[in-house]
Amino acid sequence: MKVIFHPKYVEHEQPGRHPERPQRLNAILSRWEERDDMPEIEVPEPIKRKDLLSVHSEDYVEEVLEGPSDYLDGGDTYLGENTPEIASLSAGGAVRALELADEGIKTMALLRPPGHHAGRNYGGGFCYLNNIAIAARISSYDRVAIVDIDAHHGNGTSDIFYMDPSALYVSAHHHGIFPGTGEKEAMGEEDGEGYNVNIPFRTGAGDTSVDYAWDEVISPVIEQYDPGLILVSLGTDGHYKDMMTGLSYSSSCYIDTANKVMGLSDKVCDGRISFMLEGGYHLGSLTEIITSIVDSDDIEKGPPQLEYNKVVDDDIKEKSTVDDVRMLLDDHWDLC
Ligand code: OKP
Ligand code: ZN
Repeated sequence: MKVIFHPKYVEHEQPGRHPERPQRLNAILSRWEERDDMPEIEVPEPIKRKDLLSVHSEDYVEEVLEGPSDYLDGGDTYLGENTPEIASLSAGGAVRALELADEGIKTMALLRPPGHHAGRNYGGGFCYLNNIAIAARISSYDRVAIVDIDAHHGNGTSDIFYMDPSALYVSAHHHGIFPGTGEKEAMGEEDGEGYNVNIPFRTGAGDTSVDYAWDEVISPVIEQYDPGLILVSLGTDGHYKDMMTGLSYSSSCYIDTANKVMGLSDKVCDGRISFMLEGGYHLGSLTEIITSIVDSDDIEKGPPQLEYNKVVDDDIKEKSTVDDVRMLLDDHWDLC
């Protein structure tokens, strides 16, 4: 597995004390450096304007690339001097991931700024350009599955493809927090009906609920959709150490899930898969999850030593939510 990273990704800074900070990526890189075990790194080019327009409106692209320095939203997402350049490199990283996936090379794209809250003509939630949506749109596959395992609902990605069956959007997220979308009844509209799958977890959901969701809903839907490419919006903010949300995933929950979806990609689309970083704010868990996923295709390395690996949810706390989703999707997918 290759890593996609640009040195400028760590120059992106939000004003004041902000959780989406450069140390997130520095901590990951330092871990590999300390072990003298740096993975192969691909350095991307900035995104082309025409690729941005595959997802975003002309006016919004203008605003992000040339607009005055100001907040794009209530005060979480600042557009500064160097934001246009770095956001363009972040989206360019998603394009690079797509090119590598075309060659059957799996990637971990360590992108900053993140993208899944950015819609066709809005930014917010620390996001400016929707990296993963752009990769899905410009890809040459008839069907692309986007799996969003950040603990926030990726409202931007969901909106962009809400009426579009050429992308399947599946998200498991903490219900009732920012951005407030992602109800289980929101299943897409018009031609996109059935291609938007939300699993809104209540506070405390963890490893066994995630396993249950994958076995009963996520894996079968992806298999039946039969995508040519799988893209994963990977955020580690559902970890029990991460204070941004109330989910309680362990580090191995993320690592096992990543391996599950990589296995699925081998089975359905010749291993064409990329993980693209969204959130994850507790540095210790973020670091051990990301480095372990990247290292996991090297069997010689053996199982990772994990520091943050308590299983909090061991009795499928959210079984009923997953069962509800399965019932709601009954018209569209064969899940019983
Ligand atoms: C980005 B990602 C109210 C709190 C808003 C924004 C959270 C953005 C999360 N001002 N918090 O999905 O991890
Ligand atoms: Zn998040």
